[in-house]
Amino acid sequence: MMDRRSLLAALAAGAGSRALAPLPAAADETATLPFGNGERPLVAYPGKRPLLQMTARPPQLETPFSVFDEGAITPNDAFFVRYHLADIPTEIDPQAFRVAVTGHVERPLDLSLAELKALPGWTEIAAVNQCSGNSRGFFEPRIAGGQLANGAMGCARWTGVPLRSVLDKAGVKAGAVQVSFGGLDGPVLPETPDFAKALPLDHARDGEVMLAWGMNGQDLPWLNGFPLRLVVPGTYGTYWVKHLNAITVLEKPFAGFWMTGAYRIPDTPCACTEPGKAPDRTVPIGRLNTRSFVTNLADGAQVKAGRVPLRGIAFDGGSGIKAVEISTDDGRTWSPARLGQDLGRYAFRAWTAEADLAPGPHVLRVRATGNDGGTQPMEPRWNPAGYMRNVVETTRVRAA
Ligand SMILES: Nc1nc2c(c(=O)[nH]1)N[C@H]1C(S)=C(S)[C@@H](COP(=O)(O)O)O[C@H]1N2
Ligand SMILES: [Mo]
Repeated sequence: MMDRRSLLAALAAGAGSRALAPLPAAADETATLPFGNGERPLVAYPGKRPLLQMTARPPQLETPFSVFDEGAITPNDAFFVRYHLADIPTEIDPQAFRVAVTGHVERPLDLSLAELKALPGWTEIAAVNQCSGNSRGFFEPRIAGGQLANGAMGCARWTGVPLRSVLDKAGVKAGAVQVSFGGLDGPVLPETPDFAKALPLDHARDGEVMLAWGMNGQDLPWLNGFPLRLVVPGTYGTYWVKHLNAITVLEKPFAGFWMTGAYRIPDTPCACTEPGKAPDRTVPIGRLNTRSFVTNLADGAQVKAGRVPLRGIAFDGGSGIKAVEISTDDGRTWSPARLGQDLGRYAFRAWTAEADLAPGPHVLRVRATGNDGGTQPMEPRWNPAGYMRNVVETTRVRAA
């Protein structure tokens, strides 16, 4: 349990191990997100700058949106934090840490970080980690669950070894169908299902799914999964299991709650239902859909009339961004933005544009299109869990 006393004990344990000091500085500021009950304390956890605190136990922190204007790589100290279960690790000895590879394999493994880092084929991928429920707070009708604005996403350079190398070392036996993943955190009550996720074997072996220890050239921040996490480029964050210590090769599809009871979307082409309606059938959530944002102007901003510079980011589930367009006339006409540096098809793609704004109120819209043709709808698509929001974003400004 993450109460104050055990945290202090964990800190005191010190020597040889790394203890988390998740006792945040008291919040001396609050911010208000633009929906009902949107007031959030800004809290600085160790290794993090002040972030929007959605819950304290476990820590769930949202990135203030202005951070995304700092560049296409989200700094480690500003990266959002999501946990499901309150019993998060408060002490980890990186020397003693092991990740076990078991199940339907020839040679079960118990790998130290040093052994993992000694494996051939280190890779680095810039990829977006976005929570399925990012932007949930904007849905109408309102949806139960974490009331997030747009800050439960981030893009980092992840360093590690392909999961495939580790699976090959263990020798996957014929008949395996899935691989499941568990981390060091756990429930406080035994009846709460432990957080674990699974991927189809082919996906797990695609060479891109990664066991990552590095984030933007540093060790993973504690709250982002120190010392090891799964990185599944192009998929929602739910699969990116943190504090990863258990990899199990399965002969049968994984039946754990976090696959069969949560993180499921309507099995329809739009992954949506009529507002308020439950879907007939569901499937596990998968790839990120296409999104884009203006980052240099907040909704409601005042700007100088004339040629107004616009800046932002776009991303999709891995086809890569082909185009970003801007509309100042409610979507009747669109003009192309310039794409910035390409950090890879899973990364945020920076873009820039200008809009000619006469004095008065204006509504700016931004829309991205992926290389696979995926784009964004003008009206939000609703689903009962509030996942996968990707409506064309609207920024209202007043030019003077
Ligand atoms: N061990 C563990 N890993 C986890 C989770 C969790 O609750 N426990 N939450 C997942 C979810 S839903 C998301 S969105 C991402 C968030 O990653 P971050 O906290 O590094 O931003 O972690 C994923 N990995
Ligand atoms: Mo998530």
